[in-house]
Amino acid sequence: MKIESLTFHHISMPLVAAFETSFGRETVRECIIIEIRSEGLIGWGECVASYNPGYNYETTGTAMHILKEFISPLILGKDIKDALDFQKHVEGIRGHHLAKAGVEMALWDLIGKREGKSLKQLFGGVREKVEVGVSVGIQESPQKMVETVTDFVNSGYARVKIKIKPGKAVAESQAVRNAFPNIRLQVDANSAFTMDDIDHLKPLDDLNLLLIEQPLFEDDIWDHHKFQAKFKTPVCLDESIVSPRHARYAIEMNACKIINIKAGRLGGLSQGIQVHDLAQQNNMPVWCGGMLETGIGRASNLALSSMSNFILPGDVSASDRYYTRDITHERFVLNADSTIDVPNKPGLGVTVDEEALASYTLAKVVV
Ligand code: OSB
Ligand code: MG
Repeated sequence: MKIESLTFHHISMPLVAAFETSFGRETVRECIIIEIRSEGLIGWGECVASYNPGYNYETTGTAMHILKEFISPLILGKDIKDALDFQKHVEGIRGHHLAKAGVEMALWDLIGKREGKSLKQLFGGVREKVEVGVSVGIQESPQKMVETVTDFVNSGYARVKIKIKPGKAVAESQAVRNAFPNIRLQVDANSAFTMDDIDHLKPLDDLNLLLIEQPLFEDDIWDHHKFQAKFKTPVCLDESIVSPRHARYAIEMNACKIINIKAGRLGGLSQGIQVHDLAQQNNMPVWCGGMLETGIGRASNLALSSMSNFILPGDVSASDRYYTRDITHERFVLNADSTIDVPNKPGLGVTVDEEALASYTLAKVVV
């Protein structure tokens, strides 16, 4: 595929409700939508960096810089064969995985459109619809957390994840478990705790949680091994797994029993697939994480989730959980069995609402 042009749309979209994690509170979501033109086709991708360097070090600002000044010159006018060929072209750029992954997603969309195949087909996905859950932000009180979770359970989510941080973890988790003794429940700390908090967190081990996600520092796999050794609940790593190598380290160190796969964090869908395969060879289940994606990234997450080792429900909720007006014409809805259908049209299988995209655009850069 000859890369004829790249357009980066820096957008800001209002969220239907504020989303609070241990690293901050967001009322709008910023990201960069990537448009690549090649041989009469347009491929779309989503770079999931947000305004703040809270989840990891990247931001929409750093991503725009890397996309424009470093990734574009390496691929513009070049013939890029596939995702792995793209990875070869950009291997000299250290880190900046969210930026790289956004471009790789647009290339997959182009490849699918050219071959008349959906991403699910290209990935060898085995499911037409995938089980999903909802990720609930930090609330004012345990009582408010139970109320918010109740709303989501009533709208059909059969798996709930609650965000936790120091001072808002144990009482919240216990309250939700008491209110819903049988729901599939998990917690996510986004790196907010240290090994000194272990005794305090120990009651979480009695709540029959599916998993405890990323309790410790994002760059620390070894302490997660020590943490896991003290808990019967599976530890799941998100932030710490930034490459297939890191997945191997975590597996070899027994640092977790489950891996959260985000194509963005790993530097591309191709890398997500590699982690999926490695985990599968080691009998370790994975699930698809979310970054409050637009319809573009959501389509990509659904395709990835259709692969066989995505055993646990993903953080891929229905469009109305995030945005009143999305930038794709297609909206994803929750089925009665807490699943969402995997797109089956060529490429990502979504079409962009250019008017909505323009209305959310803060800056547009054409290369
Ligand atoms: O850690 O999973 C996370 C959102 C932004 C950054 C990090 C995370 C999240 C979520 C949201 O949990 C999941 C979703 O997209 O619904
Ligand atoms: Mg997480």
